[in-house]
Amino acid sequence: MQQQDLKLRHGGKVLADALVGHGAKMAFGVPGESFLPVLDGLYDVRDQLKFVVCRQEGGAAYMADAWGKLTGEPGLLFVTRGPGATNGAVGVHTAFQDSTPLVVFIGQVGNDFVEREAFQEIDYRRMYGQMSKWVAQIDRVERIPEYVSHAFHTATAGRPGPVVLALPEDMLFAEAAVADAPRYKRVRPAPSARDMEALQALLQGAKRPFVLVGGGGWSRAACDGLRAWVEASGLPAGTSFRCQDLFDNRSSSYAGDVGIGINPKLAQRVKEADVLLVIGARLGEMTTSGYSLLEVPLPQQKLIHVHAGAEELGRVYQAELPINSGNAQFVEALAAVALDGAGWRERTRAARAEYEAWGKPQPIPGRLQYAEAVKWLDGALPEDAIVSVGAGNFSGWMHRYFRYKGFRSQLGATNGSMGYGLPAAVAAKLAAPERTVVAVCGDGDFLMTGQEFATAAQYGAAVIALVVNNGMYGTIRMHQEREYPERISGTELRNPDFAAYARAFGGHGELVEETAQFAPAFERARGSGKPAIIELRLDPDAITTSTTLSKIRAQALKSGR
Ligand SMILES: Cc1ncc(C[n+]2csc(CCOP(=O)(O)OP(=O)(O)O)c2C)c(N)n1
Ligand SMILES: [Mg+2]
Repeated sequence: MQQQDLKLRHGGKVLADALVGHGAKMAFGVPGESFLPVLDGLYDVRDQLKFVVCRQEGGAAYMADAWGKLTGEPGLLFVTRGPGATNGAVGVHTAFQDSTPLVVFIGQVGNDFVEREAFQEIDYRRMYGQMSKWVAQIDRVERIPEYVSHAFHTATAGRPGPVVLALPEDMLFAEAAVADAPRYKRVRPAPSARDMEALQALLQGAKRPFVLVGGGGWSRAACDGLRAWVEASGLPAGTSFRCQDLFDNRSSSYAGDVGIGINPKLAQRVKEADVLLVIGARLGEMTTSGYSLLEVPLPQQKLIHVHAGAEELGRVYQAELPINSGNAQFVEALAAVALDGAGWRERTRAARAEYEAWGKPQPIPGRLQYAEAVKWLDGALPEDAIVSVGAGNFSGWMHRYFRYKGFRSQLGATNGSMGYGLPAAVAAKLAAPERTVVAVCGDGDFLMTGQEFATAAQYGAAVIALVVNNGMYGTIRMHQEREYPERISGTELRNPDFAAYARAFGGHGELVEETAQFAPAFERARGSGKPAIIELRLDPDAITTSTTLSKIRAQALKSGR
């Protein structure tokens, strides 16, 4: 387009048009006076790009992260200067550790006042430097299309992650006649033929191979393709922490999740593997049981490490065969790798049997057998349901007893950030209104972002939130009793009536105190068509799926703590 054909637009409009040009359909945020022209620009494109107004930037940021995880397109977050930017930081940290594509737009002091510590001024380059892939400030309105294009490419390329763009106020009000950039293209490396030959030789020579799947940047097709190949090869496969949905848990090859509270038999299998094929996972602290399943820097297992971010290869572990590749590109190449699995099929069957035995509900103290409720949910939810989880011991029952059935049947934060479940569920329900969406939350966890129940009500997002209430920050109490038995400090919670809380927002509320009440309560919640909260009263002694608080305390006292 010739320059003279272009219309003058203010910065907010140029930005909104740029987002639509990159295919954006939804954005999340909390408004601020620092970016009024952006709100004005979003008004004009409201039929193509919906701006979901939230109640706190932390919740908005989690929603944007969940959107990024679900769609593979960058989640979009709008927050105001200092207070908005600091509230939203939890979601940026989460997106970084989860490798989620995210683009954050922050209002900024005008260039006329910058560096005076003006009202709510923060230098975002320094603030966000360590938890994002790129932080920049757009100082000239004409360059908005260039910066936004760069942001979308950076957020999605290699190892995906968050990008932050600061928007000085004077720049947003300024006008320019500037052309829009075309839609971004995702950049992903692919493995070489030599990589795949070396992989075939290593795997075929293995006696105890194991496949570990995880990380960001997956798609449904890549997950399905990988499962088909793993099954045809007779290999056993596990998933990294909170990535269970990357491999259909019902597959005869699935051996469980390699994360917190890992099945001890599975941990042993990973340790004993002679060749470990790791696809997409970074091999972080939670996946390696504190870097103990694999030795740093040279693991005993021959490691084939496939990752889209070249900088992740050799970062902690020296792989026998590092392969810099996107997950989909690698899975495509795998289709040409034929293995004779006769040597390990029996081990795969044994690993599967151990997983199934581990998933049998274990009794816990109290009238509510939480494992039974999870098992019921596992059978009652439609195959394409989305389950989001927050952080706390309550999530251990989902990890152990729920069967994730395919790509993005789970949304969770691998940085263990509390409060993720409810906002993630709201974003999922807005992204896919036809799917059943359940958030599994703790009592502490839920009230970190519980105000986003108002967002669910405002937008008609009929999510079902389970609040597992044990009246405490149970995870921390568990550690506390182990280290300082009987000295309860800073871990008790006095909670509201969660069902009444739901009703106050126009939602549906239920209280479940024993196992038999769960199924009918869930059906009533689902049938209400409203956002719902089901409080599950858990006996406080039921601290994990496999032990009790009193046992941990007794053990600590016995050992003289
Ligand atoms: C944002 C955030 N703050 C604090 C923590 C530390 N932390 C981890 S688990 C936990 C307690 C969770 O309590 P609750 O949601 O009630 O679950 P429970 O452990 O009782 O099942 C805390 C405080 C965290 N992970 N994230
Ligand atoms: Mg709790």
